[in-house]
Amino acid sequence: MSQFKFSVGPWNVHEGADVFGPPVRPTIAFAEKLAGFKQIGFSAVQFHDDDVVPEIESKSASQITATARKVKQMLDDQGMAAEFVAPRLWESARTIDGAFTSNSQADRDYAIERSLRAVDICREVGCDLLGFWYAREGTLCSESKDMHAGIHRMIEGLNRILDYDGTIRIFIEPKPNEPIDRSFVPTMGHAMALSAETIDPPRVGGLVESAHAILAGLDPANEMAFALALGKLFGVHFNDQNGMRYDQDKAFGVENLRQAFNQVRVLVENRFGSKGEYIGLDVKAMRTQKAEACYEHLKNSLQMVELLEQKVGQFDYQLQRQLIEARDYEGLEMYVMKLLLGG
Ligand code: XUL
Ligand code: MN
Repeated sequence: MSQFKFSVGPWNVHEGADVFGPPVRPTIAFAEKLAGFKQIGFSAVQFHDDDVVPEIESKSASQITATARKVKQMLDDQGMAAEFVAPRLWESARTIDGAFTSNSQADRDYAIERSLRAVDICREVGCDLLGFWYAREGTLCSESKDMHAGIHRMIEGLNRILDYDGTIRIFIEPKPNEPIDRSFVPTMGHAMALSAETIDPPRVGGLVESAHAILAGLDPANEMAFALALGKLFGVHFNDQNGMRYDQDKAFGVENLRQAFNQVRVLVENRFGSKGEYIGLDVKAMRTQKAEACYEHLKNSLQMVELLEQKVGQFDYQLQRQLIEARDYEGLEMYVMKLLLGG
């Protein structure tokens, strides 16, 4: 049994299309996914705004809240909660050049409006957490945007939301690249700096996705520990990544076992979850996976967390202290290797 609660997004069970090929598995309706998630052991769902309200761009504010209310009923019927809502600010024709940092004033206004509607959706589905993955807030052409102005526009966007709802909390999920080549918010340090500049810093935190940290050349456990030290780790996206490639969203721990162990360790040691936080997954099934086995990557990721929690439970903190005292870090490293290998 895990000490954590887990969440998952509906996009984590998907048709297997990639940039080079079409879908390979049939679409599964949200209601069916919800039942599947519950059965596997998840207690909350992560949402994009249009996961809750399909075709959101053509709906009025009242149509949006009415649709969201129906999804809340579906969650209640399954005994599931909503963890967060993230406005999908990267697919609209009005966010081609970014959202808050777009060079178009009309598009920047759209980004704010759409974010405020996502806050309305949070209220309807019963969560107080809004998520920003700043997908297109960066450049494909270095000289195309004024980063100085862009950063101020991003802070202004956060302030508009904080001002609109006095209870909403916001997380920033940093990612260094993809779909843009230079992100304005590539790491947790950048996210924390933005938070500090807002009108209500305690309400703006971060979410670390393991794969995004690896893409930035950083250790995900350290990115998590950094936000934890500032009291601002609002969420995590556990997954894995084979080096500096495209964002792979592999099952947790399958590529970088020691880093995965350390992610679980820092969460356990710092009592992550004690304020209601979830361990979220952001994992994709491999394209080769058959339709009937398209939830296995979720089950495997949960199992990896539980197995690593057991390893953390076995971690000999007294030995760690002794080895640190003796400055025998080779010894400490080998101890961790043996612990993970069961030796
Ligand atoms: C993109 C990513 C997103 C966010 C939610 O790389 O991780 O799925 O987690 O918008
Ligand atoms: Mn993610």
